[in-house]
Amino acid sequence: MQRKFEIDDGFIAEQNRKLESWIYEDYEHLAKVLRRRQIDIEDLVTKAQSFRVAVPSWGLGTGGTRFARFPVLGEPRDIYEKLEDCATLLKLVRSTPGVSLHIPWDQPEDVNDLSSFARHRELSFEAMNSNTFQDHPDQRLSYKFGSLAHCDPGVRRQAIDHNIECIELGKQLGSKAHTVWIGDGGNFPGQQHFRKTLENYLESMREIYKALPDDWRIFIEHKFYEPAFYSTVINDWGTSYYCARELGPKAACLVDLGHHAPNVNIEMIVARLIQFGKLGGFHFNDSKYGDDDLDAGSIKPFQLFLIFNELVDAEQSNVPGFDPAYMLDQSHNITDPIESLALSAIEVTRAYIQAQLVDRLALAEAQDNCDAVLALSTVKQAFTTDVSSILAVARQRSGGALDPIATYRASGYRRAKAEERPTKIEATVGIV
Ligand code: RM4
Ligand code: MN
Ligand code: MN
Repeated sequence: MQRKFEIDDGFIAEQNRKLESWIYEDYEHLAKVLRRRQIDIEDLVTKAQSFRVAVPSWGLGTGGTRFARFPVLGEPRDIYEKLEDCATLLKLVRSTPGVSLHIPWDQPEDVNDLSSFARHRELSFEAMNSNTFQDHPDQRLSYKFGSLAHCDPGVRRQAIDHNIECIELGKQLGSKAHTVWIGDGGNFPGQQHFRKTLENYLESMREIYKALPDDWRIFIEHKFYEPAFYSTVINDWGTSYYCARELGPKAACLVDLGHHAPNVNIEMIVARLIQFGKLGGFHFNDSKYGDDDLDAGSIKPFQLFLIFNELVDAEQSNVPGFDPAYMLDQSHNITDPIESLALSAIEVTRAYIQAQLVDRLALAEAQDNCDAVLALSTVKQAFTTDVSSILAVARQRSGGALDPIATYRASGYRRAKAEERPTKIEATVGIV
């Protein structure tokens, strides 16, 4: 077999040496600044080193809009090549060993072979994802008018069986969670009976829940519009929370940052779900208008920070059962997917570390004194602290790159993949 191009550890170390001196200058200075605030910078490096965010297998390919798709050269053509790219990303940033598979897009022919391929690259499998929002070859019934909530029990059964198959596959791959996002909904007023469709959904989910192993969780992902433009069945966190409660303790809500109406206070939804014991996890990304699937932290970094402010607050106050699964869910339409995922992984870690800087005693005191200005300044002080050198040092200590994008570009990885993976140029649209 032809030897595939990889970025080797020696190359990363060599690139790091070029940057080391100024990064450590920044680091020393930040250490002093934080010492004044009684914060030990080394603790933060350790925290950054242990932070994990999973990668969506579908995020390694080029995305597209309903108008066009412009594939990047050397784009992965199957799940093995996607995992190769995940391994490259992991080498650079070190925080992304988990991969979330989408079935049937990633359906392996040989499960054991895929498992060992992943293991050899230090990768593991996070939440499984089912796909009942499009029709697949050889599928008997169509999902054109819905899946788990469809009015036809035959279609519901087919969608249930697909979800159960995803769980069965996940069991063999060592996954511990299953995420369900459905495209069910209506394009026109009157098209669907709101209560009946939700009842159908719940009935279907109860069947899937029964197939869930005891040490697994099932995540319900809501979305207020798209592909249905008038109504969706699992439209918001309230409906998601209701369903998670109805199903039982293994069910929880998944918050995709692009799935809310504009201006919704997502950090508050996060706090509510934490309080109600139903925060299952996240799909991090960013958006300006809708489900834009842009890189995490690219449009509203303050919002990302405020979400982590809630998460770190819950972590520090040991909220029982608090254990959200962190994943990215993005569509890279005009960028190199590996670069976008690297940036997002860094930005999510940045928000996590910045949230550690919030002086929680001062914040609680300001809140108790109804001092809005002091409360805001307290969170802003954390948000405006540049923690880049902490993130860089954490990556380097874990064997990753001080500057992942520059190192990636200098390695020539994409050029090498373009040669190894000739793509057929086809006029395709859509997310994958
Ligand atoms: C959806 C949703 C799901 C993802 C698909 C590809 O909008 O975010 O999580 O599986 O896109
Ligand atoms: Mn999502
Ligand atoms: Mn989405």
